[in-house]
Formats: sequence, structure tokens, C-alpha cells
Amino acid sequence: KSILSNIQNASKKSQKLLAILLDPDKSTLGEISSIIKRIEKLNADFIFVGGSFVEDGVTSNFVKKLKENTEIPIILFPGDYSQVTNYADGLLFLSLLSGRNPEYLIEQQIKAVPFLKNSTLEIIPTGYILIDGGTNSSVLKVSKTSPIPQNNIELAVSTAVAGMYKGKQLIYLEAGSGAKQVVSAELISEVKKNISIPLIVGGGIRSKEQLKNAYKNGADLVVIGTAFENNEL
Ligand code: 1GP
Repeated sequence: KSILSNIQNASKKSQKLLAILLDPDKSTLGEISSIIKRIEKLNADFIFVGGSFVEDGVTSNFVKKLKENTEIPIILFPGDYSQVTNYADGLLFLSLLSGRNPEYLIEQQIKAVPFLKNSTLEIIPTGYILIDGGTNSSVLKVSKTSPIPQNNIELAVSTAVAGMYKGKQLIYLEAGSGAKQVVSAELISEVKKNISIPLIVGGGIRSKEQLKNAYKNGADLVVIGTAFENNEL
């Protein structure tokens, strides 16, 4: 059980971490070894696996194959409890704190328990906060919730701090996959100043410049999906 403590230690030392997000729906098993080569070349610290619309059983085969090809820790970032598989190393146990849909605050979590009770996954309590990224992202569509506007810094900060008080170990600021606007510099830095747990940032990050800015403003771990898929990094 070392994923969370590795993130916490890196955060204390201001070492910046990178996760590549893979959607099992968007790549075939045959592509995995070349995908892994690209991920290793980028020196990514983690592979996140998840998607909003993945069919049953697909994630588990996908993660099994990833594990056969790499030592990089694999962390589930599930859109749905059916995507939980024991082949991974860890699980972001997400609560969508920016939303008011009980399905993503507690129902999905309860549904996952019968499986998790018998699993060896490292379960990492994570407060998941959607920020308006200028697109109707799939998280918004699936969760039927509204994101926090980029200019409502106070609400974003209070949501993150409430998550920390509730015992979340990580806060995840999400602009949505393929976001037009990344989480703003000011929003990242204000949230970071007000929490004492590591901060994950993702959504719409497409260039080295944007990656550097997210780190500079206080992200401990940055997640990149679309830009990796499109081979833009
Ligand atoms: C991770 O959902 C994001 O937080 C990934 O976003 O696909 O835009 O990189 P991108």
C-alpha cells in the first residue's frame, strides 16, 4: 500500500508527478505494448485507467494486459463501479464533491463495496471537483451535474477544504477530458494554498507549457489523456 504515501512524499518535497490516463474503450489490447513504450519514454509515474462509457469486463482485460507489460503503478479512475478490477494496484475512490447527484456522491461507492471487500487494491479516498472547462464533457453528461465556474474561486476552495475535512486524502480538480479551458492558474493556486493534502489537476492539458504551469501553480500530480492519445506530447 504505497501509492498514496508516494504521492504524499513527493508533494512534501515538491517533486512533480505525471499520470497518463488511458481509456480502455479507445485502445485495443494489441496496441498496449507500443502505448507502454510511449508512457515509459515520458517518465510517467502512474497510469490511470478509466472512462465514462466502458463496457463491462473490458477494463479488467485491459489492465491485466497493461500489468504484463509494465511496472508503472496502475490506478483505476473509474467512471462507474463496474470498472473496478483487482488487476490494478490502486483505486481513486472518488466522490464528485462539486455535484449534487447522490449517485456519484455515495451510491456508486456503496455498489463497489462487495467487490472491494475482497480485493487487494489500495483504496485512496479522493475528492473529485469538476471545474468548467468550456465543453460539455462526458463527466458532466454522465453525472448530470454542473461544474464550478472558473471564476467562483471561493466555492472551489470551500469544496476542496470540505473534502479535506471529510477525510479525503487527495483533491482532484478536473476540467473534463478534452476541456477547452484548463483549470486556471489562480484557481489551482488558491485551492493549493488552502489544503494540506496533495492536489491532482487534469483536463485539457495539451502542451509542455500548460503542464509546467499547472505544476508551478501548485498541482502535485497532473493527468493527461487526450494529448497522449493524439500523440501530441
Ligand atoms: C483527466 O479527464 C482528464 O483529469 C483528462 O483530460 O483528456 O483532456 O487530458 P484530457
